[in-house]
Amino acid sequence: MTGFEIALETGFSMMRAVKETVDTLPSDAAGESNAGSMKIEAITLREVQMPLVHFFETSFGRIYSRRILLVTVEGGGLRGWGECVAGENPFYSSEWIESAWPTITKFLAPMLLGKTVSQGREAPALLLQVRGHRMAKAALENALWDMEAQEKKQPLWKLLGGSRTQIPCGVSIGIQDSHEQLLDKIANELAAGYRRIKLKVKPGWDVNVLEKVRARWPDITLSVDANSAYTLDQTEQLREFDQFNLLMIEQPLWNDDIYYHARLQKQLRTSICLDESIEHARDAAFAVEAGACRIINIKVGRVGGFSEAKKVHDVCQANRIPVWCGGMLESGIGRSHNIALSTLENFSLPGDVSASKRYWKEDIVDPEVEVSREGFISLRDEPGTGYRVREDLIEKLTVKKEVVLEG
Ligand code: OSB
Ligand code: MG
Repeated sequence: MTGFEIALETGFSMMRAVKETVDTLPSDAAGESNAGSMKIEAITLREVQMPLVHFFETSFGRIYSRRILLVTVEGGGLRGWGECVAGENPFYSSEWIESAWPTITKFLAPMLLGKTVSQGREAPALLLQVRGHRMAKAALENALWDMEAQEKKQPLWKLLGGSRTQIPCGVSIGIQDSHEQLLDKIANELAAGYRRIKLKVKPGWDVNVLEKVRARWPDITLSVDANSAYTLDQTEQLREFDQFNLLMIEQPLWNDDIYYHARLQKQLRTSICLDESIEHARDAAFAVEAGACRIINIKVGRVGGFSEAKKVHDVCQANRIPVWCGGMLESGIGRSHNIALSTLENFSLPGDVSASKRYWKEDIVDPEVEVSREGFISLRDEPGTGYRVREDLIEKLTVKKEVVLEG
């Protein structure tokens, strides 16, 4: 691209950004035209490595330790933090830490640097030219929302439009080495107060496991997540799940499918919940219209950031489809963002948002995320996320760092 073409592009996307902002600005805020604009001066990427307290196994494999990509966006004396939830491998989604890193440094960060932004919700228009890479985009957009909340001295959850002052928590329990180990884990989580148990399942670790769990706990709120481990040929096997009174079965079929989930839902009494297949609000609208699910899991990284997550939430709310907040084994930074998002009204089911200590010996935020004996996280009233980022500890855990500046 020539300098002229870049200038044209930039002008074009700025115009689009401004239009969206004006269209959606609440009337009481519309007057403060230039209040709190932040010129974006630097974007820093860090990889931190954090061992998990206990391994986590899904139908696509087991991990013992996380490689986490953290970003900061700086400008106007503020520093916003974001977490890219892309995994160590491209198994849950096509994005992974080593695809997200250069996508941010080479393309996404340059689209923000030098721009003057006053709100997190301006990010999607600025990043529109890049297709996909939603987790990479979300890390940046969410950092901007964090900055905006700090700048306005408002809690992030209020800025997002949340109303819940505490959020109900569930846990996602991976595949274990033995049934006994699984039953012990469930017993511990129930004793800790969690309000919904979700079990990872795959062929060979499903009906046999559910029989034992239901024999011991006939009445707990229980769901399963297959992470696409089944096909439509296995409908009869999936119908066996109906006997266990599950709250839902999450993503039984292909990660990119909606249509065949609609066919399957007609064959099942158990509600289907979609996770992997919902990448934006239009997917949610299609899934609801097609009857592919009765519940949707919202992961802010999977859908590309807070703006799109709010849109998915709104589409579901308008159609009376309850949602809950998914997790991606986040550090305290991503976790604090999930907590803020979960305060929106239609997050009526317990999410996979649980305490720091289930994952980490020491988390990178202070205080750590804690869950009450009744299984709730209380929202904090401090400006921003309410969780201070422990930059000293992050520095120690960092194995790679890159700063991107304008030009
Ligand atoms: O499908 O929800 C999923 C973790 C990695 C990839 C996919 C998923 C998960 C989880 C983790 O279930 C939930 C958590 O963060 O506790
Ligand atoms: Mg899932």
